[in-house]
Parts: sequence; C-alpha cells; structure tokens
Amino acid sequence: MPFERRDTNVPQSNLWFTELQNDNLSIGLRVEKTLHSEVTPYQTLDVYETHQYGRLLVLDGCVMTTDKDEFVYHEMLSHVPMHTHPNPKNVLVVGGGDGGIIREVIKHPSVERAVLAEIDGAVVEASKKYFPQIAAGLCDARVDVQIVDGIKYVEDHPDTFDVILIDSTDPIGPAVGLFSKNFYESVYAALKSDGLMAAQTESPFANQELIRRVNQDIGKTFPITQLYLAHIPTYPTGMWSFTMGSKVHRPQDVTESRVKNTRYYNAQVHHAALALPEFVKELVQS
Ligand code: SPD
Repeated sequence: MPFERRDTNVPQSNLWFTELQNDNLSIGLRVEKTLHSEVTPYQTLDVYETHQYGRLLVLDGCVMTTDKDEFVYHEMLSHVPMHTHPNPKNVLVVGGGDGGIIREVIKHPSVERAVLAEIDGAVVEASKKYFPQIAAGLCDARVDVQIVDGIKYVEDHPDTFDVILIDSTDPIGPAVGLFSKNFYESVYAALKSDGLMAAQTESPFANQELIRRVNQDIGKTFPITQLYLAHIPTYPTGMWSFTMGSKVHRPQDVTESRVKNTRYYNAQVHHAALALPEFVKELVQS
C-alpha cells in the first residue's frame, strides 16, 4: 500500500518552527501551538507542540529535544561512556537541564551520586513542567541538581568523578566554553585516575571544523579518544557525533549492556556506533 496521505481538506496551522543551521540549510517542524516562551538571563527558551515530534524544546532558536526522538540522544550520550567505565559511582552531567541524561545515568545500579551542573534554572523548570517524562530522574534521591556555571563547577572539583557527560547546547552563546581545550583539561583534572568523559560534538556533515578541532583537543588531553555516531532526526542533518576522552578504559572492550530498559542502546549498537564512515575517519585522523 502506498503512503497514507493527509486529508488535504483538514485545516492546519500554518505556523512552522524553523532552525536555520546556516545560510543554506534549515530544518522545519509544523507547530500545533506555542506552549511557552521566555527570555532567561542566558538565552531564549521556547516550548512548542508539534505535529510530527510531539513537544519540542528550543534554546536560542535551536532544537534541544523532542518527545519522539529524545531517547536516541540521551541514551547514546550516556550509555556508551557509562558502559565503558566498569563501575561508575560518581557522575557529573554538565548542562543537560532537561534531565534526559540524568534519567539514563541513574539506570546504572552502580551509580551512588549524579550531579547536574546546569547554568540556567529556567531550563530545569520548563522541563519539569512540559517534559515530565524526560525530567523524571531529577527528583531521584541520588541526584543533586546544582544551578551553577558548569565550567567553574568542574574547576572546583578535582579528582572527584568517574564519568563526566557534557550535554551542551550548540557552540554559541553560553556553551562556547564547553568546547574549549581549557575546559577539557579541567574535565581531565575533575576525573578520578581511571575516569572518562563524553560530549555531544555536533554533525559530521555540518560542523566538520568543530569536530576536527575538538578531536585534536581531546586527543591532546586524554590518552584514549573515540568519536561515535547516532541518528537523531530533529538535529541538523540527522547524523550526530559524540566524542569520548578516557584515561584508561576503552569503549571497544564493552561486552554486554548493564541496563535493560532502553529503546536505542544495546551492546550491538554500542559497537556499531564506534564504526566510522570514511569521511568521518578523515575528520578525526587529520
Ligand atoms: N543542535 C542540537 C544540539 C543539542 C545538544 N543538547 C541537547 C540537550 C538535550 N538534553
């Protein structure tokens, strides 16, 4: 049977959310209604109800997460590094005020304490209100939500964490410092002797220079560096990268999944995500 086509007589809102990636590329979602808009001390924050992807969280005009595909990003930024560490007990999430990464981190039974260092309390509040299934973990007894500058928090906590996850916005505005070599050096210092980190590092199609630089900077800071990929439909180009820096443990050594209730991650996906297309290998080898 061919595609089921929409009845063109049904009236539709003609309001579209459009994220301009650059002068030549945008992604668009038809909006059913605007649920929330505010200007926080750090950024603009909007929440929309969309037809295709459910609720959509937008910061400074960029898609942060949607109801329908958030699981891919949150599971892949958390479970690939969390499984790479044999026994992660103390975990820090920098950014990630919506709570999605924390929700995944606390699925690991070894976790005793998970700190969220988010600069903008408005993101946490909006997520609790409009994305309760994403923010659910923020109330867990092991979770400590700190509304602070993540860069300073990392600098102030040497030799503290087993795993640090950097769930930043795009490298503009408040997130610029989270993509710098100085910051990766602070992250290295905040990790215990066998600690490891992972960060979201944008699209290999749209952000090649950034990926090249970040890989070099993490590679100069950590003995082990690994870029890995996942497919996230609402992020520009759909192909998304994450970069891990590790003092000792290798993501290739993971043998099985320690968490059962995932929708994207499993041990096979873990290894598949490490396999890089040739044009992405070029970015990390140069
Ligand atoms: N271009 C999208 C980059 C967004 C990365 N962070 C999203 C936050 C979701 N927890």
